[in-house]
Amino acid sequence: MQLNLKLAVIAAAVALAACGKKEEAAPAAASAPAAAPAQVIKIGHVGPTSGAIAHLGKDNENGARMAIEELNAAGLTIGGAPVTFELLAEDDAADPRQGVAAAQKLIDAQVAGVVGHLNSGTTIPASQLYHDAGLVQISPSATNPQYTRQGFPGVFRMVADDTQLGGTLGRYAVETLGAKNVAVIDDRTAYGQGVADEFEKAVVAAGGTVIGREFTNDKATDFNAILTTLRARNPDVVFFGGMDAVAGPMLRQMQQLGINAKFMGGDGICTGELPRLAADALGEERVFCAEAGGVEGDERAGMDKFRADFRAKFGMDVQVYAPYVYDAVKVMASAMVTAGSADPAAYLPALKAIDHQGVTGRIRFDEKGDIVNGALTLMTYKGGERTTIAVIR
Ligand code: ABU
Repeated sequence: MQLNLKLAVIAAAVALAACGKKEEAAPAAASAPAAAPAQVIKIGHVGPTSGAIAHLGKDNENGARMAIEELNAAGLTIGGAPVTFELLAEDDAADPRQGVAAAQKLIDAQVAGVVGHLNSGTTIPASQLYHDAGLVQISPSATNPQYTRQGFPGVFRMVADDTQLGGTLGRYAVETLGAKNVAVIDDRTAYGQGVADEFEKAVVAAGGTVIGREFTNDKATDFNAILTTLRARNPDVVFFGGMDAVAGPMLRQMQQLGINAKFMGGDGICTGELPRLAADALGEERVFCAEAGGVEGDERAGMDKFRADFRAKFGMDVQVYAPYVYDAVKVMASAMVTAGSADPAAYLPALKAIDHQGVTGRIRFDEKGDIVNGALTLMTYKGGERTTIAVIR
């Protein structure tokens, strides 16, 4: 047996010498058998990395990349075997049909779980496919309540929902900003319409009056007709249910039309990009919005470090939801480690029971998959920067 091995080593060395690689052959042949290669666990991410809100999709995707790199650097084992994580990143362009196509692609690629999508309008239709495939899905940012109310056991949401967002902003408009007459516009997406409905309900409940409800779409750039209609009713506040790419030009056109009302919106407008999109129509403490999460006290250090690390790594600031994506990937991996398996059926119970201190705060999920004790960060823009007013639970 030993003689056979020696002969094999000599034969290998001679063969490699012939192609000029003798010096590489000797140590390889003399060393112990190589360790088994790490098992590769594929994690899917989907967001709109093209189109009008590509800056938000890339923000989310970068959050996932950071988490994956850190997990791989940590050298994790699952069920006693070394693993590496691979990110499969897909673009849904914020379009429901492309969202479904991206979901199918990830299912076909046999991912172990999906973090995404960014928009409610893509997250909800895609969730049916993931559910049918027995996959786990964690959305870092979709806020339409319907997502976690479909009875799917494998869906999770990292943030507060539109009921909390719209409700809090509606009360704030009336009770704190003193608005009496409020105009509401939405972009007819699952998110925009939903958050605007919740805002409207809260305004009425707090004693305000909705003096007009108009709608646009998530690709519109001309709002003159609807803004002219609303201007005639002299609103104190204009609320927009939609994303920053539409809110920016809308603010600019409000300024051109001489509408001096405060401008409010949900998390979709509460981005780092809004100042550039709105330019000088942003104003000082004119725009009020809320991120559907937030940290306070001792938890701020972790978030601040994440933001600094993110800036150092990608050369740009966090837009909104990168930290929530980062935490979503980490809790998914943590559940796999606890379960000793990357099989979704096996790690799902561990994810349901997760209690993880992330950069976005303490992460636990209720029976529907919603974050427990979710926070909102109420913000305004001053000096061209987002400024926190309060973290509300
Ligand atoms: N939550 C705001 C952006 C994502 C969504 O459509 O829900």
